[in-house]
Amino acid sequence: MSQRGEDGALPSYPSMADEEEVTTCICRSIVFCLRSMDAVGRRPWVTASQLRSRWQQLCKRVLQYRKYGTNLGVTNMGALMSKFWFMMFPAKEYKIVVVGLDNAGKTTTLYKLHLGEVVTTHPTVGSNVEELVYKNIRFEVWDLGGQDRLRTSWATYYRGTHAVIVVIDSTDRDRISIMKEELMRLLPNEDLQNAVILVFANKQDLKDAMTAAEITDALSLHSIKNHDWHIQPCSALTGDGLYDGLGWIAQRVTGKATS
Ligand SMILES: Nc1nc2c(ncn2[C@@H]2O[C@H](COP(=O)(O)OP(=O)(O)OP(=O)(O)O)[C@@H](O)[C@H]2O)c(=O)[nH]1
Ligand SMILES: [Mg+2]
Repeated sequence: MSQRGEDGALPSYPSMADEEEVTTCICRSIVFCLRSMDAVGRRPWVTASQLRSRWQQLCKRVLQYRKYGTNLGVTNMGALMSKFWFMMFPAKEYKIVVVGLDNAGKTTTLYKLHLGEVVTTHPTVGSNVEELVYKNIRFEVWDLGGQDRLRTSWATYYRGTHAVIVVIDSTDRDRISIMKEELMRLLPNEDLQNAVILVFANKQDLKDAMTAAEITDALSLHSIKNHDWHIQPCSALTGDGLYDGLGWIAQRVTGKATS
């Protein structure tokens, strides 16, 4: 598929990352141009000459790509069109914050959903953030450190949150009352007024795990009146239950059934 350069040398075959980069670049340029066309006349800071120069850059990029890289073949064209589509009509992004006591399994949950595998974790200091795409819905997921001294900073992440995931270590009977206090503290926060609450009863793979019903009672979930809530038994190690929980969130935040 590679073509020879003008000097006869075989240019290096672009890696997938390069192709990815090029298609993204081209898509961005097309979107920019189309949006600008619409904006010329209505927005004085987008001039026709800026638009022309952007088109020229775009054409140059495509030519460079064709010259040194692979042809924009069917597969690449498919990727290009799908990128282009999502840039023109971006899927809405929803924000999720993941809270819970230290050792509950928040980071394990995030990366199991993000990478599909169990990663070796260390206690989180601060936060981890990843983007998840589930059934064409984009989620920005913030995993917050759960140690005692870090919990006071949770509230600084709440603005714009659509859903809170509370991860519970279902074997941690001694500290479930502490998690209840934390939960009751976060619920009235005004940045969470419209957020739905998903409780992951995690570590169900361990035999002494509390059941979802026990956790519901221990956290007094039935007393929650101002938020939509749901409890989902799961195991971040095996992945069982994680997508059921995410599906519930997707359905609630979009107001649509997702399956
Ligand atoms: N058996 C079992 N272990 C789990 C599960 N989820 C997480 N763990 C383990 O629990 C430990 C803590 O997991 P983390 O994901 O780091 O916990 P965390 O909630 O992010 O902790 P902080 O970052 O300190 O707040 C790790 O050893 C995980 O492998 C699970 O579903 N089952
Ligand atoms: Mg963590």
